[in-house]
Amino acid sequence: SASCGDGRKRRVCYYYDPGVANVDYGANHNMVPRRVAMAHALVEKYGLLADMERLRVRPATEAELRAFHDDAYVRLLRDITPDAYHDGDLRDRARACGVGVPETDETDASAYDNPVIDGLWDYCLRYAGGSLAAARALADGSSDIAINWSGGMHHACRGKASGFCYVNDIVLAIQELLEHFERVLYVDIDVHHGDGVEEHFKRESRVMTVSFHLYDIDRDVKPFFPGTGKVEDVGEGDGKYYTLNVPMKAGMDDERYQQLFRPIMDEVMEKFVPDAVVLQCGADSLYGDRLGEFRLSVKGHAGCVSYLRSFNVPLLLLGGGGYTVNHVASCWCYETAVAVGKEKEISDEIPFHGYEHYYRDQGYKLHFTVPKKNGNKKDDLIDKIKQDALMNLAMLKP
Ligand code: ZL4
Ligand code: CA
Ligand code: ZN
Repeated sequence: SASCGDGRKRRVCYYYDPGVANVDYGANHNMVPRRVAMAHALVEKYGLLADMERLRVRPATEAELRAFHDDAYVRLLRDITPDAYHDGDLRDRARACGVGVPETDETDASAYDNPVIDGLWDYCLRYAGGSLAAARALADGSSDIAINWSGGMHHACRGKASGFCYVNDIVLAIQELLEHFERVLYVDIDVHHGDGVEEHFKRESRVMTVSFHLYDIDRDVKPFFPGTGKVEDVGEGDGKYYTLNVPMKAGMDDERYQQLFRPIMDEVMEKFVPDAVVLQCGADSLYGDRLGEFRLSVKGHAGCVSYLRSFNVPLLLLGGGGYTVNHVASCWCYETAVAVGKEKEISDEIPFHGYEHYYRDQGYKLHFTVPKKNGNKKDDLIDKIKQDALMNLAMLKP
């Protein structure tokens, strides 16, 4: 059933808005929106644009954001600027919504994660607009796969920014898909738990959320962000067992990741039978990420994309985390190639595209190498996580 590369062509559409890529989270902040421009430059140079329809750039509207976010938060995002923050009464409102200015709020941790940045409102409207446009291209049947690498901001809450995420474009896109499809599956391979999406749909049986993430509650000082996503969290009420969490230890490599991903996704697809799939492709699960602690190669990460693609269900591909920018750009370019079925045809030599100097340390190759780690091949923990997850899935009505 679900073997890779069936040779069948897919109609793919792609969203890219340079207006998103120019946003600056501030000096030393890990989130660098330019990574999306780097991925796009590669996609273009590899000739992949010819195989996709390019979605028109149309920022979301305020009304569209209100389909998920509450009134006070939407107004705050609209009104806040670095200047307004210093002068007016906006400061208290901003802090209540999890955003701040680091220089002013030295003690407020969320000011570092979710800074008041220049062009914040425009940025939110643009990346959310991309995910909505992509969702509509699937809903109207004009595309089989839709891509927005600037989306995937899975931590944003109804009334609060969290974890570098201001607007939750994923919730908005899923809500759009629910207007046209009976059941929507959300899969999250970012190294962080997809808490904002899970929280919103945890009582909903038409949406199943599945997150694979680093979860280490008993680490030295504080748990890995956001600290949620244990396997016991399975949803509530009508949505019970329509939430699945796959917590993993640091150091996950391609082989062990796929040992979990494939059997678990087989079971999810068979039990839930989604009409559309949303895949958050956070690239901080790659080896060498500045925040993540997994060891996936680009091909290992993209294996999740090709696996889900092989089920021939409308597929929405979104970005997310990813903090070693050359790795991120390699990954999302390669996954774009997977979407159009050309991954075997793109050269490992990084073409001249304006960002080639970022690839010096990896010998100007698209694929960086993951050093082998010698250790115990047989891993009981993997079996335990797999069993726990499959046990939750066994509770789902077929
Ligand atoms: C930084 O160096 O764990 C932000 C954030 C800014 C610049 C200079 C300020 C120095 C690491 C992170 C102080 C930074 C203190 N600068 C940040 C509990 C925390 C409170 C804030 O991939 N401090 C919070 C969020 C996570 C926390 C991860 C993942 C998003 C996604 C989807 C979001 N927050 C501890 C950290 C730095 C910074 C250095 C940082 N923040 C690392 N991890 C976090 O899932 C897009
Ligand atoms: Ca995840
Ligand atoms: Zn992440």
